[in-house]
Amino acid sequence: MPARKGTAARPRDPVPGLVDSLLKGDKRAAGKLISLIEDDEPEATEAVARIHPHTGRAHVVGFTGPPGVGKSSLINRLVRTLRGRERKVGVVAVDPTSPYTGGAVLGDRIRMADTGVDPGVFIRSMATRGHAGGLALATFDAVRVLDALGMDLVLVETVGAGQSEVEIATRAHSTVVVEMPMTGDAVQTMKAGILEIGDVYVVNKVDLGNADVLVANLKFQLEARDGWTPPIIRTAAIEGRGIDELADALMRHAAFLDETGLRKKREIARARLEILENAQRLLAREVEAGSASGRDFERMAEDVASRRLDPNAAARKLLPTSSRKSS
Ligand SMILES: Nc1nc2c(ncn2[C@@H]2O[C@H](COP(=O)(O)OP(=O)(O)OP(=O)(O)O)[C@@H](O)[C@H]2O)c(=O)[nH]1
Ligand SMILES: [Mg+2]
Repeated sequence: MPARKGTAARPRDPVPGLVDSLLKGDKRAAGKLISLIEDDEPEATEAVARIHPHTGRAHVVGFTGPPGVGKSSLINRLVRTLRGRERKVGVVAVDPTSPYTGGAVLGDRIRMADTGVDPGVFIRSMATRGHAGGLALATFDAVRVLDALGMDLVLVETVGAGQSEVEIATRAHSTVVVEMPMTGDAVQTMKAGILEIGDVYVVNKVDLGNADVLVANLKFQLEARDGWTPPIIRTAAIEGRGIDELADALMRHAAFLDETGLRKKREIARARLEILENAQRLLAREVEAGSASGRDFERMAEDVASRRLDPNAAARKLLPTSSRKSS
């Protein structure tokens, strides 16, 4: 019997079919798979499991820096430059949910939208509010989708606040730290940890002047790590200045990671983090679902709260027998 349109709810695309289409380069399938991940749907686990073996080709670049520094503007320009070099580029932008950057989010969508018609570009904003696995896990599962889609580079824009800023460095192959010169005579201070995480530093908005002090300051403070001295690139994203140099620096860093074997080391560090996060998520789900181990967990929480058990002993009870002995 021929299928009739519109008479019944259309069944969802089963995951294996979506993944097959993804691997053939179907952007529509990529979008659907990212939606499953974003909404934390049960199918997302199967999807990621099927996608994972087909990843590892894309070079993942994280962008971090304070709100309004020009991350989205830089990424937008960089996408065009990389396309000019015949590279396929994916972008995952994490929506900041804080109200004072609300205007910029809308701006992101508009500015990023004008690269949307190019088949070698895939841009996606993630709204991951309340995602059980945390923002980073969902973001990097989306990166996996774009890797499997065949993108040569995947650029990730993070929210320039809190933990995600430093976390990005453990997940991306290359981390770009974006700063901008201060106006006036205030002394510019950088957030703690920021000097340790960047592989490439960008001083954006050089069109506004005052860049020399910041560049000199960075040059003075930055040290070589593992044989790589982070370059400092001056850009004016608004005019497209310095973007070629930024693309060159990223290509040099990618080559450096390959030559030194550091790529593999970084991937193992990321895997470690992801395994731990998945374990946490599984536990959170058990608790939420009120399963047997979820109820054990609740009972332990009560025992710890009423001083019948200490938290470390409780944690050990959750682990397989073999690891319970050590603390
Ligand atoms: N003068 C000047 N303005 C710039 C430059 N780059 C970006 N801007 C402006 O700075 C503002 C913020 O730029 P975005 O690219 O949205 O910055 P962002 O870091 O992505 O901001 P959030 O995502 O909100 O953290 C926008 O009004 C841009 O037009 C630049 O090189 N020079
Ligand atoms: Mg932005």
